[in-house]
Amino acid sequence: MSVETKNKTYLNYVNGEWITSLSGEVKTNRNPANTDDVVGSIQLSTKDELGSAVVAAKVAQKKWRNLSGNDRGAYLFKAADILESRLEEVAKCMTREMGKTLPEAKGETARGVAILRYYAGEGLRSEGDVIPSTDPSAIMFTRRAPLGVVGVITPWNFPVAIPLWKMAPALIYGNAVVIKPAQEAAVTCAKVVECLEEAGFPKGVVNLVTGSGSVIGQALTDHPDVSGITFTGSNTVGKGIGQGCLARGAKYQLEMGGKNPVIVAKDADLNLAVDATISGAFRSTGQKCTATSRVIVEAGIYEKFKERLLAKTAEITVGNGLEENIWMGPSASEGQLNTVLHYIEKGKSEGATLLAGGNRLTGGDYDKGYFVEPTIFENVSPDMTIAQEEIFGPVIALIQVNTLEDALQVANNVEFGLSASIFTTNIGHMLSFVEDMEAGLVRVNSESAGVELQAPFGGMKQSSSHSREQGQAAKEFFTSIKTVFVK
Ligand code: TAP
Repeated sequence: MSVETKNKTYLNYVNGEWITSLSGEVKTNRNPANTDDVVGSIQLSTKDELGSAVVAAKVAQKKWRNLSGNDRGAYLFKAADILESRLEEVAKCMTREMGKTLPEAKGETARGVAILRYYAGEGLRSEGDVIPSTDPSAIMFTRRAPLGVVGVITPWNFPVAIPLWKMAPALIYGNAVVIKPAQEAAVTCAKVVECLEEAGFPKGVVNLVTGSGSVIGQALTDHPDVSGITFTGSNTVGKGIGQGCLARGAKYQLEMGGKNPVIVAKDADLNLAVDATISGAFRSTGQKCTATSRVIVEAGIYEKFKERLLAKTAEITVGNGLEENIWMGPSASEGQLNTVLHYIEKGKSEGATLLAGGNRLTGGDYDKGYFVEPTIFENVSPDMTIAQEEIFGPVIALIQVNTLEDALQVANNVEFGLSASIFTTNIGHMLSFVEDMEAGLVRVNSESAGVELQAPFGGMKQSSSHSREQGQAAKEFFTSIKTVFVK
């Protein structure tokens, strides 16, 4: 596989222009599957540069909000066409920058296109209610007002879809945006912003400032002219952002971690349950908030399930996601790999039994990247660290239980509540799971993953600030209700 050694620096996009940061500092991103492969550099910008982007957004938003929804939608439709025409290039960049396989990266980019089109159409949908007044000569109704400038702070694991499922609704409802993507995947996000630039958005409506979270993300959170922050990332960072926004009265939306269970009942379709478990746990190398890292299996089916799970896991091909026939890519960075290895050691030291994997892959091309084996533990008790904390790597904790009631109790016994699945053919089991599972997204006989873009997405408990993204739910965050009384 050829490697790229040219190192282009991607600039900030502020007020319709690509701007060089005065900091002079850059971060170079390399392919985590082959660190000889240079993806590009991003700037480590200064707080003042973030300030300039917010000023530009504030000025631009005043005109942008006065365009009709139809006119705003036209820009989004155009951006969708441009992203679609660059799908191969953007997806390849994503694979090289954060490691997910090319088919997955293409799927994510296609989803970005669909998100843009969905929200483009939202510009013409109804937005308020008519409420009967007790005064017969008055009309009372609600309408939606944009927040103003929205700060968008995103993680590295979905560098196209997450920025777009935040920016597209923000824009269609009349806000201007300043995005700070995760440094680890900021080149891919810069390409998304290039597509928005090419679509001709008025200057200042979309702004990109790259840099560290503690400088640029923090400055965005604290900026008095930023009316709302939409964030996806870790709980630690999310909670800090929430507190910062609360302190100055800004609106915030936090989508954070998960410790998602799969429950396999003894009446489950075994093949379906195994395939979905493998995919939910190991796709994207387990680096997704909906990854299923706890698999809770009823005793009656445990041995058969385990046997088939191990056989299927042994078939997984690990390598550079650009190559055909590779099913699982590397961890996205050395730091991420070390975190996964740390959790594997923790599992061993707390007494879980390692059934498969457990090691960094080495030798040959593996030495150039950050590869880890798909890993399965059994004899995991629900209070062990690997059954409680988000690992963000390809690690399954198998937990055996005697009844479905026990399964539900174990499933709910974590601080997170993002997504959960059950595999069963019994309608009663399905219904009690749907009723009792503490998660924002519950699935029956289907892999734990994101959900279609027209449906609300978000978590309960520590997984989210309880607002929802995507679909019509996005309107709740990106607008404010104005009640109008006309006499
Ligand atoms: P984080 O380390 O939390 O980073 C997320 C973003 O926040 C990055 O852009 C980061 O910047 C920035 N940031 C860091 N410190 C900040 C601060 N003090 N103020 C403002 N912003 C700051 O998460 P990550 O490692 O990129 O992503 C993995 C996490 O995201 C996992 O916990 C995963 O579950 C979660 N996730 C959740 C979802 C949903 S929808 N619930 C989806 C995907 C991922 P830099 O990293 O560039 O410094």
